[in-house]
Amino acid sequence: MPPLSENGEKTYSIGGASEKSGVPVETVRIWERRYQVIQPTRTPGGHRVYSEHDVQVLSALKTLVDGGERIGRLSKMGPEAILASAGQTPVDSRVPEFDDILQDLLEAAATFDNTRAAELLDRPGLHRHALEVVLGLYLPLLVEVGDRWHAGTLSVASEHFIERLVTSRMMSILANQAEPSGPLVVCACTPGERHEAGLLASAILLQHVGLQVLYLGADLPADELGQVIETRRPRFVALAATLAPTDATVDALRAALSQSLPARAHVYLGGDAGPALANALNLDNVSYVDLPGLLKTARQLARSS
Ligand code: B12
Repeated sequence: MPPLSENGEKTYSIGGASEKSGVPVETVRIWERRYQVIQPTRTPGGHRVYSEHDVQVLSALKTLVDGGERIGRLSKMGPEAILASAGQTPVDSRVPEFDDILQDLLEAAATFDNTRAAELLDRPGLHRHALEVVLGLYLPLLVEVGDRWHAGTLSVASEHFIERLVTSRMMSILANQAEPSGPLVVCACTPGERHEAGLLASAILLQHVGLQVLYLGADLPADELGQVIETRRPRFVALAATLAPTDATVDALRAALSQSLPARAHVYLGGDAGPALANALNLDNVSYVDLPGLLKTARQLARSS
């Protein structure tokens, strides 16, 4: 049984961490020394002590390296982004060290303090891996703001204020991330759909794993989606659907997607209304996916091409 740390959490020796994560002891040492991917604490006698979180990061790294990723590239991501990339954590899990920033941002939103909010969002300490900021701060912040607005504890104006600051930064990450040359994927919202945050995060993830993203944003008419699939022949399409689908949306999408079927593009529907819409469309090439599922599919595609 592993020893416990002062706060009662399980801890591991290097041998224990190696055994639990499947990473050989020597590799653990190299990853630590050369790449600083984890930083175990030390006992007074100088022995390394690994937390449960360290062990999770090690096994996530093993999954990714076994799948063809380079440790040098992974070492530039933060631990939460590593866990998310390996599909070992909900991709929108909060990063504890962002908690204070998140609380301060909620205060800035309540008083519409533009300068303060921008200062918090652009703080140099936040310039960790962009993916970690998106997954660990932006998405949890938007979800929190949305929930508070729904509960009546945050005004519509405050919600719009934060939503605009965050989505504009996600747009800029998407525009400034190195453009990969991998297979093409199309990202868009279903007809009538203006909830775009989940789609933006998806597009950043897809680009991050090496896929070329054609980002078409909110409210894309179904026939135009069909035309894009036929002309650009993407390997798959990621569509966002939050609002419950109307019959007209279902009919228009079914017509467009059935016509573009010969292009063999699979359509992944994400968002709260994704399962209902996939069900209503009932097409072979359409299925629901969540963010971790999309990331997994994208990784497989990027690796196999
Ligand atoms: C911000 C917001 C808006 C903004 C959107 C701006 C933008 N650029 O995105 C604006 C002001 C435009 C808006 C408008 C409306 N909204 Co609104 N909005 C919200 C709010 C407050 C937050 C949504 C959000 O961004 N959440 C943060 C993101 C990160 O979370 P998420 O959307 O849940 O996404 C997660 C997953 O679903 C998934 N995901 C999402 N999309 C995708 C896509 C892919 C490909 C994948 C893989 C995954 C994925 O990933 C995310 C992380 O896990 C929610 C309330 C809430 N609590 O959610 C209401 C909400 C979504 N809105 C709602 C409504 C009703 C409307 C309006 C009809 C209001 C009105 N009367 O005008 C309009 C409709 C506009 C339209 N035609 O789409 C309802 C929807 C109810 C329903 N299911 O039918 C909600 C739930 C509020 C409520 N409880 O009533 N809204």
